[in-house]
Amino acid sequence: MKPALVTCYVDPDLDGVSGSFAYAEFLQKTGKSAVAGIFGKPHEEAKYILNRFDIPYPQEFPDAYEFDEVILVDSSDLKGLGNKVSPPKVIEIIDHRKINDTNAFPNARIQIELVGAAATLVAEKFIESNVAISKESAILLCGGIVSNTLNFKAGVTTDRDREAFEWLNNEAQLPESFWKELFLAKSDLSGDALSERIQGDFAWFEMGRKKVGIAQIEMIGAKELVTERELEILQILNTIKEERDLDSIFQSTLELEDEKNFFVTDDDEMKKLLEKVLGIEFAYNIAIREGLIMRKQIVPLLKAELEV
Ligand SMILES: [Mn+2]
Repeated sequence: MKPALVTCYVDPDLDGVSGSFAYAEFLQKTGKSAVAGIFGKPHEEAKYILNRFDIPYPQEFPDAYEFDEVILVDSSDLKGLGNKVSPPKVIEIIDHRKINDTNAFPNARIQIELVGAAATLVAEKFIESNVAISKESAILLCGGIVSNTLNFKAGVTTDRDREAFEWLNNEAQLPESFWKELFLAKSDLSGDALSERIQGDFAWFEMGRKKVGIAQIEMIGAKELVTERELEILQILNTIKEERDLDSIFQSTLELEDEKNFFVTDDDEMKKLLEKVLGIEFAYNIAIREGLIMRKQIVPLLKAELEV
């Protein structure tokens, strides 16, 4: 029998890569033929952990057309898949996004739970079925959890994420400094790396009658980035806005060490909206918010304002 493809959105982050890799292992160990695969290029963080622990890269596929069955992990949004997967072929979805397109997948068994990481949901499969996990999968899932919960500091973090991490780390045995290494690995945005990062982790959303683009960067050194390269950021954002025919766009930069968000936009309407829903204040094109807030938390707030 042909294996099922376990995958996520194009250019996957660490949560998506780790969840796909480990869930394929779980399926194989419980008697289902499955292979992990990715579309596009994994995020820096995912590359870092694969290289650092000498874990083989999941196979890269141009699309899912050669497969009869597809399983999505950390992914339930049609746009993110970029037409690489035919929705009726999707037989299962494991994700943690409040805003999703699960209605578009008529044949999928759907698990959406609002924990901090899809990696947590995959770890729980092993725990609940008492299936031993490989060290590689344990390391990757730990990375997915640390990354998506911003080392357990993000508001999306739950006890389930902490418990899953603890269970996984028995096998992974990661050093104390792991989170910082992981975050530093994605913090070098010198030169063209900035524009590549913005493009690589960009997402846009329909909100009422508007198309809103949100660039998100998670790093150590956010303050320096937005103050020193504000104009460059605005230029990149406005190019994307034009190319994708968006109504508004902004960037949210998360400072992982000092726990703040820096918002950048030169769109006055967007500034007012963000000031209202986030309780922040722009000084020219930059606003700071204490604590960490992620795009997946901001989107429902904006939607609630724009879809009245
Ligand atoms: Mn995720």
